[in-house]
Amino acid sequence: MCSLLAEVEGGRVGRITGDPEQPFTAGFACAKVGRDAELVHSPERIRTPLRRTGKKGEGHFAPITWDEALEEITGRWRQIIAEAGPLAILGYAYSAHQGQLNRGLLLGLFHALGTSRLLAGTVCDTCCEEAWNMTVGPIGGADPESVADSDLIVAWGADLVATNVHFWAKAEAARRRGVPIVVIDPRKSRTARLADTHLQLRIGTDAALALGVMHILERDGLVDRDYIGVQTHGFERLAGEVLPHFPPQRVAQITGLSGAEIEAFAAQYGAAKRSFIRIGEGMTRLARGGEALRAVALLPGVTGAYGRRGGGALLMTAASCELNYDAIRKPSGPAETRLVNHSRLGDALLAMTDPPLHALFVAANNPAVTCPDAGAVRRGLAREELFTVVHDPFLSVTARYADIVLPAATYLETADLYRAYGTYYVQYGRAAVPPQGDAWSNFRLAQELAQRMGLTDPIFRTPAEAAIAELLRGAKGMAATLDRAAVRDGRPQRIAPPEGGQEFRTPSGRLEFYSQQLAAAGHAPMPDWQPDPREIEDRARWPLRLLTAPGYFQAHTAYAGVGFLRRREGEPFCVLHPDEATRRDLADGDRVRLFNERGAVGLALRVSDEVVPGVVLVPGQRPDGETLAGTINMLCADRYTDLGDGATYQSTFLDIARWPLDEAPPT
Ligand SMILES: Nc1nc2c(c(=O)[nH]1)N[C@H]1C(S)=C(S)[C@@H](COP(=O)(O)OP(=O)(O)OC[C@H]3O[C@@H](n4cnc5c(=O)[nH]c(N)nc54)[C@H](O)[C@@H]3O)O[C@H]1N2
Ligand SMILES: Nc1nc2c(c(=O)[nH]1)N[C@H]1C(S)=C(S)[C@@H](COP(=O)(O)OP(=O)(O)OC[C@H]3O[C@@H](n4cnc5c(=O)[nH]c(N)nc54)[C@H](O)[C@@H]3O)O[C@H]1N2
Ligand SMILES: [Mo]
Repeated sequence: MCSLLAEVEGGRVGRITGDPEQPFTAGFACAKVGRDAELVHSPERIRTPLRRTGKKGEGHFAPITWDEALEEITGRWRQIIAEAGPLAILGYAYSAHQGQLNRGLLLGLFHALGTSRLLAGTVCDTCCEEAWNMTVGPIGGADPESVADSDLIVAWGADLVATNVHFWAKAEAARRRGVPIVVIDPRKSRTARLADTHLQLRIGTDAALALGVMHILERDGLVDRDYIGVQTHGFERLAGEVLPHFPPQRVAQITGLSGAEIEAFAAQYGAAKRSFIRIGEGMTRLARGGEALRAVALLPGVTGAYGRRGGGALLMTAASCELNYDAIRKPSGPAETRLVNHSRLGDALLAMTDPPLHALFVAANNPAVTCPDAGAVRRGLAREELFTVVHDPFLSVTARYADIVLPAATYLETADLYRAYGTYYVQYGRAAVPPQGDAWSNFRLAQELAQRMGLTDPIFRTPAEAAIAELLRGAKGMAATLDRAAVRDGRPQRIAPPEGGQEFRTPSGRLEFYSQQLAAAGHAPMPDWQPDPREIEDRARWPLRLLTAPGYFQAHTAYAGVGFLRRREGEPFCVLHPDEATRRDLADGDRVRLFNERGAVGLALRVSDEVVPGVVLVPGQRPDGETLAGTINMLCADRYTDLGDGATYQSTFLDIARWPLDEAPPT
C-alpha cells in the first residue's frame, strides 16, 4: 500500500506522486502507479453496462442501462436460486487495487446470499501464508522501516526492484552505510544484478539452502542458544534429525550453488546480528513451496535476529491489521458453504455437480488469463448455459465471456479504507475524481444488488464513512489504537507492532521448528527437502521448467489498458539461456511457441543468461491480443502446493520451438 497524492484539474487526474509525509512511500510512486492518470482516463475503459451480442469469448456487446443490467442479473439469480438453490451461483471479488470496503462488500453480498464462494488467494499467497502461520503464527513480520537498523539484507525470492521499490530504496540507503545486500533467486533479476551477492540457486531448492545454512551455523557454533531456548520450539529435534542430512556438499548438489558460496553466505548470516530477510512469494508457487517458506522463516530464529530491531524476516504485514472485517465480509449467511479453489476454477465450471454452477459473478479478477490451467477456465466460461457477470473497468479477456459486463470504478474514483500488506500503515483515501462514464464502485454495486435481492442487512444501506466505522469497531491489536477522527482526516496511520522483537502466535507462543499442528494435520512437523515425484516425472518428459516473475511495468493484467506501460513492458516474451537457444537453432528476437500437454502459447524470444539452462522465464501474464497467441497460464498445472492449497505455476514443465510450426503441436 502506497500513500499517494493525486493532482486533480478540471475533473481529471493529473500527476500522481508518493506522499512525502508517509515515511515508507517517501515521496515517490512506482513506474506503474505514477501512470494511473492514464488508467483512469484510458480510452479503453468500458463506459456503460454491456450485454453480449456475439458468441462467448468473441467480445461483441451492446450498451444497456444500469437498470436493465441489474434487472436481468437479479432476475436470473432469483430464478437460479429458486430452481437449484444458491450454491448454483459462484460469486466472488478478488483484490485488484482496492481497499477493504470495495473488496469486502461484494464478498459480503455472496456470503449473505449463501452462494458457493471462491477460496481466493490461492493464486497468490495462501501457501506462503499458511507456512508462515504454522511457523511464526498469524501475525505480520519485521517492520520494513526497521531495515534502517539492519546489518545484512537478504532478498529471498523477491525481485524488490519490480515489486517493492520502496523497500528497495530503504535497502539502498542501508547499503550506503555499508550494509551488504544478498539476493537469493534462480534468475539474474534486476535486483540480483544490483546486489552485492547473488546466490543463483535452482528453482524449488530454498529449503535445502536454508537447512544447509542452519547446518553450518550449528557446526560452527554460530547459533544463539539463549534465544533458541526462550523463544523457539523444537530446534534440538531439527538439529538432531534433519540438519545432519544437509552438509554443504549435499546442499551444493541440490541447489547448484558451490560449496564455497554456501559456506560464505552461512558465515555472513551467522556473523550478522540484525539480518533482515525480505521473503518473496515466488518461491512458494511450486509443489513444495510451503516447506521452502517454513525453512527460510526459521533462519532468523537460529541466530536470534528475530529478537533485535532491524533483524528478522518479513513476508507480509497484513495479519497484524486486525480490523473487524466480518462486519463487511460476513453480514449474514451460512458460515460454511461450498468452496471453489481459484486454481481449479475451470474444473468447477465444467464438472461441479449437486448443483452444477449456473451463474458466475467476477469482480476485480481476470481468471481467463491469471489462473492456472487458463484453457480449462475458458472452456468453463464458454458454457452457453452459464450466466456470467463481470465487473471491471476494462473489457478483460474474462469479460469477453460474460453475458453482462458492468463498468467498474478504479480506486481513484471511490473512497475506501486501505490496509497494506508490505508496510504497517492504514489509510483512508477519498475519491480523487467521480467515477468515469457510467462506472460504479464495487461498494455501490454490492449495495444495489443486495437491496434488489431483498437482503436486509444494515451494511447494505450504510454509507462508506459509516461502514469504515464498522471496520474499526472491535478492531484488535494495533488496529484498536486507530483514532476514527484521524483516520477520517485521510492521513497515513502507522500501526507497526511495538518494539521488543518478533511476536509468535503459534500454539506454543514460540517460533516453531517443530509444529504439532502440522503433524496433527498429516504433514511433516519439521521442514525437510525432498525431490517431488511428479516434478521428476514431468521433467523426464519435458526439457524445460517454467520460471514466472512479476512484470516490471505490468501488474498481472491490471495495467493492460494503459498503452504507455504496455509499450514499456514490450512485446510479451520469454527468456532462454544461450546454450538452449543454440541447441535449438533459435536466436534472440525469434518468435517461439512454448508448449506442453495443456496447450501452446506464442511469444517473442530473448536469449540471455538471466536464467540457467533448463529453465524458461516468462515475466508477467500478458493477455492474448498482446501475445502471438494464448497466455502462459494455459500451460500451468492446477495441482496444489504442499500447504495452503496454493497454485503451482512453477511446477510446470514444457518445451519450446519456432513459431509457427508446420505440423500440429505435439501433445
Ligand atoms: N511490478 C509488479 N509489481 C507487483 C506485481 C506485478 O505483477 N508487477 N504483483 C503484485 C502481487 S499480486 C504480488 S503477490 C507481489 C509478489 O511480489 P514478490 O513476492 O516479490 O514477487 P514474487 O512473485 O515472489 O517473485 C519474486 C522472485 O522470486 C523468484 N523465484 C521464483 N522461484 C523461486 C525459487 O524457487 N526460489 C527463489 N529463491 N526465488 C524464486 C523469481 O525469479 C522472482 O524474481 O507483487 C506485487 N507487485
Ligand atoms: N503465470 C503466473 N500467473 C500468476 C502469477 C504469477 O506469478 N505467474 N501470480 C498470481 C498472483 S500473485 C496474483 S495476485 C494473481 C492476480 O490475478 P488477477 O486478480 O486476475 O490480476 P489482475 O490482472 O490484477 O486482475 C484484476 C482485474 O481487476 C480489474 N480491476 C482493477 N481495479 C478494479 C476495481 O476497482 N474494481 C473491479 N471490479 N475491477 C478492477 C482489472 O482491470 C483486471 O481485469 O495472478 C496470479 N497469476
Ligand atoms: Mo498476488
